[in-house]
Amino acid sequence: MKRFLIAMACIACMIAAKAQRPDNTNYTESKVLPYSLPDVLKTTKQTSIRNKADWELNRPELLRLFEDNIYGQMPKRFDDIKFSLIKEDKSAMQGRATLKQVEVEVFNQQKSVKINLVLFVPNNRKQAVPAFLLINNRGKENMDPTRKEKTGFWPAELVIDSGYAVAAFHVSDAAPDNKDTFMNGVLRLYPEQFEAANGMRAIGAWAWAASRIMDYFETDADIDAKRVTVVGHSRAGKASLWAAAQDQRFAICVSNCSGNTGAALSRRNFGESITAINTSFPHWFNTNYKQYNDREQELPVDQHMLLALIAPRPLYVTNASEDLWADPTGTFLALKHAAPVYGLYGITNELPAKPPKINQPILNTHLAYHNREGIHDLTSYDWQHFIRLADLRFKK
Ligand code: GTR
Repeated sequence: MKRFLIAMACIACMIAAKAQRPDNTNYTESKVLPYSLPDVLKTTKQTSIRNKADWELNRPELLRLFEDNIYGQMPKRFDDIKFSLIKEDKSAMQGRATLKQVEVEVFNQQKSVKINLVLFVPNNRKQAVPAFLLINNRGKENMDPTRKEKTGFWPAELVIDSGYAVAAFHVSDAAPDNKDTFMNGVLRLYPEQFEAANGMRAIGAWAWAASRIMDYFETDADIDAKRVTVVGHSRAGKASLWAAAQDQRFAICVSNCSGNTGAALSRRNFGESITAINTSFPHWFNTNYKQYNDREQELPVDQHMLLALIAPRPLYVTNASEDLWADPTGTFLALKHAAPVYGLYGITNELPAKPPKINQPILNTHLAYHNREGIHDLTSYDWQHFIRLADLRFKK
């Protein structure tokens, strides 16, 4: 019965997602009109960025452009934070892992919000282990602490058996994914954000919550908080990018099928558009962003600059071949256009001129990419490659 209800809910979601797609969506490469991107090596005052020092000096200004025009402010201050171990099971996964369910409660302005973390740590560890943190935007069955339900969306056993801790929290704890109720979470701590045209909205709240989990990791002796990979799929892939851009404690960022206002270039106008996303999901981005409906060219930034804000840390963006709505080619191009900033750190660009073939991951680089065969989803194929990238970057 439960499976039936989940399947019905998925079908309803798919119908809803389809219904939001306008008829004039472009899915044809030859119909992409010429566009010019803001130069990633120019400051916000349009002077040249010649080296790492120039980039780092301008970096807060660039972050501010993303805050003001797209994702909203990221409040850093709060009154208090409390971590409570709600449940621990040292013999989870047939003895291979320890389960910790941790409640992260953050207090501000006489209000509090609780983010529930599900965390498994491998038992055959000799020291603190690196971790993967999923920002879960799908059903909670994907992060089942009992492991009765297992899905490719969060294949916890695979990650544990590869020697990593694996964690997840659900976006609804931070901001319900609904235009009428998204403020019933983190926004309660920051009511002034709700009023501001450049204030935090749902995607900002999800990224903020990922940082609070990082605050927890820094206190857990089993976790190597300097080697945490933040992972997000689709709308949560937009949030994983924003989290890593904002919070440089994340060592690696993975963004899967994140598409428009994620890892894909907005100015290509291929697949989902800013108008479409702002219309279907008005609660994801700030009020100012609505000014750019049908006016991508006027944005002071494009998404390659968000990817560049993650430099010099490894970044893995991935797509699915049938998911043209998320523009796989535009995602690959955004990564390429972010590469000059990695170059300032001496990291050479290993990306080919054209997107690689389907199922041919590019992993031996800080700017990793793959386009998996199949539909819009996060699968164990994807995770196997995230693990390979972490193995390579952390030299495990
Ligand atoms: C779609 C939306 C995309 C993407 C996706 C998802 O309907 O248009 O931007 O975020 O949902 O999160 O699965």
